[in-house]
Amino acid sequence: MTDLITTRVQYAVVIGISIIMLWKLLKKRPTKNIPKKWKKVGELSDLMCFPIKSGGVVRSDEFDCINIGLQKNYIRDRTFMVVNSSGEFITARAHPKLVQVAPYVDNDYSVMILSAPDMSNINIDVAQLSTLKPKKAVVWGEAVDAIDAGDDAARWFSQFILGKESGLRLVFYPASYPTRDVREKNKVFKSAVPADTGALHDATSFMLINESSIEELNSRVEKYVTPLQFRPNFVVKEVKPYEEDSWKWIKIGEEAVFENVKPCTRCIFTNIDPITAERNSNEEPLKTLKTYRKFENCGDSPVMGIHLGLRRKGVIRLNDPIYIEEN
Ligand SMILES: *[C@@H]1O[C@H](CO)[C@@H](O)[C@H](O)[C@H]1NC(C)=O
Ligand SMILES: CC(=O)N[C@H]1CO[C@H](CO)[C@@H](O)[C@@H]1O
Repeated sequence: MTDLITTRVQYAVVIGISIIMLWKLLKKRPTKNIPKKWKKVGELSDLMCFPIKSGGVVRSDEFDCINIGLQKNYIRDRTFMVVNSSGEFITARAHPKLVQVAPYVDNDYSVMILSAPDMSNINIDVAQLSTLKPKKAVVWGEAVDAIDAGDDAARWFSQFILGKESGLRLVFYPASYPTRDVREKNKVFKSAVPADTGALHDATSFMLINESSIEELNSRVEKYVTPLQFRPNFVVKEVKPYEEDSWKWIKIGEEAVFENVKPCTRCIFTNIDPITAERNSNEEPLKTLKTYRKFENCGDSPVMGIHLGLRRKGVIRLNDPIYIEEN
């Protein structure tokens, strides 16, 4: 009799656990209904990829959109980062000079050539790096697989950022799928799922900004700011200021479809000039943004732009039409 009860309890436990696991699995999969009807709202006016987290931009007329972000052969958005001797990433928030590390790419997008003020160029062979065995590094408190880019790159970054022979290393995220969980503070946004966390990105693998929102901001601040200062992947034009806040579904070109996952919150990084690496002495434009762009669930951080999750892969090109769902 007791044996029978024990067996029944065991069954119940096994079924219970299975249901919970299935539910968690379903919750992780961003299987949403992609809209069928679209209306054109603007055009893609700039396409930016930042291979090194906090580093400079690589522009191209065409990129693939894959789960971890923009890709062109071996060059992918936010797949490199600079870590300190504890293996934790450093950003331009604490080390503004990082924005001056300018990446150039060779013709077949497999080698990255880095330049920086008063430094000689260094080549990073990304294709070759991809074949090495990864170790671990830490981004926003979470461990990720990372391949060390070697002693020469380590010396180069230590020299440029710290003025020392050592202390920093360059690491590379080798996987073509996201491995991190949604950051605790972003879990209030229902559409944010682990599949959207990207490579080494802060929140999600894609970020979009509207030129006219920046124009509108520029009418309020003294020193002119450009979209580059907000480090988006997509810049759209012909859209009314801040209209993007209310978009739910976005299609770029005829294939790639994205869902608006959360507003993009802004920090002191925004105050760093992308050319000179200087911090704005008046704490602008963050100070101005805080006066009129604070959103629910975003705490004290003002919003500029939207974070996207990829819902259908595709190639996108400069000047592609931007569509939103037609209701
Ligand atoms: C590395 O960076 C982390 C995060 O900023 C910091 O807590 C840690 O002390 C740093 N380690 C070293 C050795 O500088
Ligand atoms: C900078 C820029 O092109 N802004 C445009 C964004 O969209 C608005 C509304 O369509 C246009 O008036 C702006 O010219």
